[in-house]
Amino acid sequence: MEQELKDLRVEFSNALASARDEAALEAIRIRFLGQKSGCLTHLMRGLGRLPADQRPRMGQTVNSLKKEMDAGLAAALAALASPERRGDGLDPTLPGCAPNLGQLHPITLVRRELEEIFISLGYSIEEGPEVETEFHNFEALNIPPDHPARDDHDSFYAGPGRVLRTHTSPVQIRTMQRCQPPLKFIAPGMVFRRDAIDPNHTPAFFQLEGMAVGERVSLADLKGTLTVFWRRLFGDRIQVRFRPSYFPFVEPGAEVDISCILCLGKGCRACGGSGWIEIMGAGMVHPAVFRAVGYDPDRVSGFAFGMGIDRIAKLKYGIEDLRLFWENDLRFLGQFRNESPR
Ligand code: 2NM
Repeated sequence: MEQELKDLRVEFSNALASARDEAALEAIRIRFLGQKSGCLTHLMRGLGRLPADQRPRMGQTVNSLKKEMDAGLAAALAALASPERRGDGLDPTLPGCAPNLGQLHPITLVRRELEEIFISLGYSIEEGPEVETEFHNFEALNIPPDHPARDDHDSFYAGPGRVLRTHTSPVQIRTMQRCQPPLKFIAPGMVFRRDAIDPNHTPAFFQLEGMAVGERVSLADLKGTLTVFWRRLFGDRIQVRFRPSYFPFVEPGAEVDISCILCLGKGCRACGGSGWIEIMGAGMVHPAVFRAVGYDPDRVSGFAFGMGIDRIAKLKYGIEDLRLFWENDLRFLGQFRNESPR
């Protein structure tokens, strides 16, 4: 009988564990504790046939199992009726979970910041195709046919006479072809060069170029504009200097440096100890470029400039490796200021 009680206990707890509703619980109650044919009821009736010396102990065991079963059934019934189980325990006053809205890519954040500064200076924003003609990407920019930049080691060709733009300057060409001076605009966008991938080079990257064209636009205008631009971006303590340099599409041409944003010119690791950071190119638009778009270089002049958005983002956020911008690791992307409303 002792063994029977043990088996019954295990059977009961298995049955209880698999019961999903009140009807199943009631079936279990009848099966084990029913007045007519409950297994335990049956055992209780059999107590009388036991030898007198075993009766009290077995009686106690059976009674405690009955109590255990009653309690188990009651608890299971209560659990079925609990608010969580019914699904109406929602508390509408609890704060919700904020959905993850995502955030803008660091390059987008920087691009918008640069755009805002130029917009505040009266520049418009122009765009153009990423697949360009050799004319717009090279020829009109005074880049001769034998120039190394035209080599298919350096540029991605996309069919006869077609190339993935290697800079956004073709947007300047298209805009000048479409509009008459005075003109003042920037051309931000993705550009492509066949560089080996390393911490400082990816085959696709972002540029922001711009130009101003009109009567008597001068080198002084260029220097003033870019000095204001860099001080708006990095603060009024920033120094800007211009070194003579060569680009086929400008004359004179200049390499533009800013004083190191980390050490303010004292010399540190970020600026290689020099106190200066090479940050962009610029110059006065070459007469050949004006002629290519039908402008008369004797009547108009202009300045133009170009900078790498990725490089500025790298500087601003202290990022060591450009490739991080392309890996789309959410742990990386989640670290930058989010301008979308929460
Ligand atoms: C640079 C540096 C210097 C530039 C020139 C022109 C155009 F179309 F007017 F000729 N667009 N961009 C330019 C000049 C770009 O980037 C480093």
